[in-house]
Parts: sequence; C-alpha cells; structure tokens
Amino acid sequence: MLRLHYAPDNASLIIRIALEELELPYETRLVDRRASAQKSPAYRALNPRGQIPVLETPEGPIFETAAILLWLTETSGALAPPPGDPARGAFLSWMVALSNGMQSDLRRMFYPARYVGEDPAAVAAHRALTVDRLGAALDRLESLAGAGHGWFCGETPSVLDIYAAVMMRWMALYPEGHTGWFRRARWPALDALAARLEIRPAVARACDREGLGPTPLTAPRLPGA
Ligand SMILES: N[C@@H](CCC(=O)N[C@@H](CS)C(=O)NCC(=O)O)C(=O)O
Repeated sequence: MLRLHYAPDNASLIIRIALEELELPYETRLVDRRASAQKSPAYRALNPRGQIPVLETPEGPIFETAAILLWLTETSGALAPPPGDPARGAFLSWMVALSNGMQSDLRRMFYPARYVGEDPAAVAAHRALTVDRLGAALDRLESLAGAGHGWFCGETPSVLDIYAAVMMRWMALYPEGHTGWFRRARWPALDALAARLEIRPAVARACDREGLGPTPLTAPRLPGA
C-alpha cells in the first residue's frame, strides 16, 4: 500500500491529486507542521531533507515532488508521455523546470529568511526579484499551454498540468500579504487549464479531502476558509 506523508495544501497536494487521478489505493499520514514534525529524526529517515511530501512505496520512501510524480507515471504508465513517445523529451524538460525553477522560487517566497536572512530590506528585494522570475516562468508556461492542445502534453492531462495548476493556487494565496503581483488574467490559457482540471472528479476529491473549498484552482481560498 502506498503511504503519502502530507499536510493540507502542501506540496503533497500535487501527489494526492495524481494518486486520485490514477485511482491508486493509498493511505495518508498527517505531518504535524506546527510541531515541525518534518524535521524529526523519524521523518528524516524517510526524507533527509525534512520536507513534505514523502511517498512510501514498495521500493522504499521517495521524496521530492518531481521524483514521486515521475515514479508514479512510470509505474502506472499514465499521466505522462511514455519513454519513446515524441513528447517525452519536452515533458521531462518541463518537469525539471517546474521543480528546479518555479517550485524553488516559491520556496524563496515562502521562506526568504533561509536565503537572505532577516533584514526586511533584503527580504523585500529578494521577494521582488523572485516575483519577476515567477511571472516570467508563468509567461513561458502560458505559451506552452496555449500551443493548440487541451493540456501541456497533448489531448490528455499529465502530471505537468497538476503541478503547474497547484503552484498557481499557492501564488494566489501565499505568503499572505505578498500575493498582489499575481493577476490570474495575465495568463488566460493557464487559467483555462486550471478550470478544466478543477472540474475533474479526481481533482475535486483530492482537494475536498484537504478542505480546500469549491474552486481550489481558479478562485482559491485558504484551507478551511
Ligand atoms: N523540492 C521539495 C520542496 C517541498 C517543499 O517545499 N515542502 C514544503 C511544504 S509545501 C515543506 O516541507 N516545508 C517545510 C520546510 O521546508 O521546513 C519537493 O518538491 O518535495
């Protein structure tokens, strides 16, 4: 049985949506973030980086969102162009770009002190630069999303769509008080993609389980709000 270590609206949401889309049986373990349980020795035995998510699998624990998504697509043969498919190269490139670029920049937005310390001016400058990079990354994704097919990789959704739409949710919500730069109307193709994703039963089910409200990807609200 797969076991997802999660906290509501954390990166584990991306994995939960993929698991629901794939209709795989899984159980969940809540990581108590208020107690920083992700930094505990027991959790670090699963993910030495002390971050959420981890997916426990028959092949051992897997950490890093992108790694888990790749493992799920490979073992299920779904939600990604398979090896040998002409779309595979672009898929892998964008997966790494989302992980290494966009998600890393979101961490810079969420935890600026870990990058530049506590000085408010340094934090403000750091966030301003990060916001510019996030906007440019969304502009690039917008071109890809508007390239003539329904989803990033063609006519069926892939984990790329899930990954990007959830990160856009976070940009709209976090960190509270620093989201004014994010204007969904600037990226209409991405917004339309999020709308198509949001009405899929598996996506609605996953978001519902985390208490994210009725329009979690297009008009997000804070969990439980
Ligand atoms: N690159 C990591 C990032 C994961 C990540 O940022 N997780 C956040 C929750 S969304 C976390 O664990 N934050 C707590 C911390 O860094 O201490 C991944 O994709 O798994």
